[in-house]
Order: sequence, then structure tokens, then C-alpha cells
Amino acid sequence: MSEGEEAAGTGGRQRLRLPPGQAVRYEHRPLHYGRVPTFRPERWDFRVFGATESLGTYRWTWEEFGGLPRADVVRDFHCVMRFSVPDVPWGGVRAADLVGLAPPSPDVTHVMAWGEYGYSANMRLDDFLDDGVLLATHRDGLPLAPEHGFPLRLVVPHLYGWKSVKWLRSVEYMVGDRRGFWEERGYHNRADPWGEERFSHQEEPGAGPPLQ
Ligand SMILES: Nc1nc2c(c(=O)[nH]1)N[C@H]1C(S)=C(S)[C@@H](COP(=O)(O)O)O[C@H]1N2
Ligand SMILES: [Mo]
Repeated sequence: MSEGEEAAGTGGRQRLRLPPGQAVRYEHRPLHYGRVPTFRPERWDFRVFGATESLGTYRWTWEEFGGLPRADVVRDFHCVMRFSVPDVPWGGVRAADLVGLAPPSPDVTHVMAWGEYGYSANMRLDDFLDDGVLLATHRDGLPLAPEHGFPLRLVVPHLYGWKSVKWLRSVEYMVGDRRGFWEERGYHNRADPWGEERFSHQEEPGAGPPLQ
């Protein structure tokens, strides 16, 4: 959204496209658990493993990763801490293109995205294949800042921010679901901000909106 639109719409338009319980924050302050890892290009690799069609693991060095087809997406970013950053421009490799290069076996239903230090987030394969999902190397046309995930992060803009794994190192294809780091610690398994899926207690049938 342009600033003009926002002013002209007296905020109404802005509120309409904001998920429930969220407020706009223009400053994209980094948020994560633990410390920012050091990038060592000679040791870095990116892997796709688990239930691949070939049963083998795919691996790219940093140089090889730079040769993959590129795409740009602009999407709002929604953190479960109740702020949303509008119109973030990301550049990188579409998850759908990666899956094309590393075909999953037909029974894959979910993926686990793995970051440095064992941070992880699970999602359905169809969420991973959404056309907004990017393995991002750039933001605002520049390489990611270290604290925003340099050299590579996942961006899953249609789910809450904790699914957007920074310092991404691998993607695991899974034939069933398994919970990731925050999903094991009280956060919702799917994390759709439009359904306000914040906490795991909401996964009980008929539970409704979050208690907090
Ligand atoms: N590796 C890793 N990735 C992470 C996190 C983390 O703690 N570790 N935090 C997540 C959360 S909760 C959010 S909201 C976003 C924040 O991304 P940003 O710091 O670029 O705004 O990163 C996500 N990715
Ligand atoms: Mo978050």
C-alpha cells in the first residue's frame, strides 16, 4: 500500500487488510530466539532431505544456490506479537521452484524448515508451495541484514512470522506432520493470521479465538 492510499482511506483500508488483533509497524525491528550466526561461505550449504522422490539428498553450495532461478515478492509480514509490517519487498528463490528442482515423493504432506542452531518450523506442503513463499536472500533490493537472516531465510508471508525461518539451512520433506520449535512450545500448528491461529490451545475442536 502506498502512503497516499493510506492517508486517503483514513485508515479504513489499512484496517481492512490487517488480520485481527494486529497493528501496523513500519519499522522492521528484528526478532528471534538466540544469537545471530556467523556466515562462513566455505562451510555453508543448503539441503533438501527426507522423503524426496529419488530418496537422495539435494545439496547446494552458496555459489550453486546463487545460480537458481530468482523471483521477487512484496507481502505484508505478520508477527504473532501483534504487529504487521506492510509491503515488505523480498528477493530470492520461490519455494515452488525449489520443490520443482528437488521433487518430493508423492506421499509428502508437510515440510520442516530448519535454521541454524536447530530452530525449526513445520508447515503443510501446500502452504510451502504458496506463490508468496520465498527462500529469500534479499530485502529492499539488498542482501539480508545478518539479524534478518543473512545469507538465506524462509519467508512464508501468509502465516505468522515464526514460520519464516531465518538462517535457513535445510528443508525436510515429511510424510506426516511433526511440530517445530514454537509449535512444540504452545504456538499454533498452522498459524494463519487471518484465522488468528496464535496458540496451540486453539487447535482443540470448537476452541475459537485466542484467550489472550
Ligand atoms: N532462526 C530463527 N528464525 C526465526 C526466528 C528465530 O527465533 N530463529 N524468529 C521468528 C519470528 S517469531 C519472527 S516474527 C520473524 C522475525 O523476522 P525479522 O526479525 O526479520 O523481522 O523471524 C522468525 N524466524
Ligand atoms: Mo514473531
